[in-house]
Amino acid sequence: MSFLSHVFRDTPVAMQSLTFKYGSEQATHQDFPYVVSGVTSHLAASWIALEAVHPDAGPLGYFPGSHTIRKFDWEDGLHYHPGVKKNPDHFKVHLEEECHKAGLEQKTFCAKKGDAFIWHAALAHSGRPVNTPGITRKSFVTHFSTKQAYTFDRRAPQQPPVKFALNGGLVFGDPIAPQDENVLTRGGAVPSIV
Ligand SMILES: O=C(O)CCC(=O)C(=O)O
Repeated sequence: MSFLSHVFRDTPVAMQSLTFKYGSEQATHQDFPYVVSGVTSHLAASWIALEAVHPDAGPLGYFPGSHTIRKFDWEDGLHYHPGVKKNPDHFKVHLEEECHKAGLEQKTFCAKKGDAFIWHAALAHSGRPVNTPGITRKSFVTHFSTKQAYTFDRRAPQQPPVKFALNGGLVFGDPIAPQDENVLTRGGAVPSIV
């Protein structure tokens, strides 16, 4: 959170998280067309290895320097939404071709348990092929934006969010199922409501 506060020069806001048990084999992409914040560049992700990643378990792939390549035009701007003419396959081809032209080579992150990788939203990355079916690759990903850029929960953009201060950042309460147990206050943790 400290690193992201310095990079963004603003309070980070955790937008969403994903837990992976197996390699995702996701095609090469950048995050900003899919995880949309109010300021396109105010987006970063942390990827944390929950176990050592075997090279055959579909490690994370990434292209260092790919934040500088020509941006993809979905024929409707920078962001993906249902109805755009192009699809994620076109996006992947664009990214890999532009990286190739720029001489950027794909690297593979075979993390040790507990290693964390923080990427900016314009870093092209993917889930590499799983060569050993059934092998686990447990990891935890969080996408962060900022207080300035992410003011409403994307799941309920009309409704002012309930904000919790946690570890120097902000997390919004669940606007979809407020009757469910609040994971932010479970186990006696009492983050302050902002
Ligand atoms: O962990 C992976 O395989 C890919 C994760 C990813 O691309 C993402 O969360 O944006």
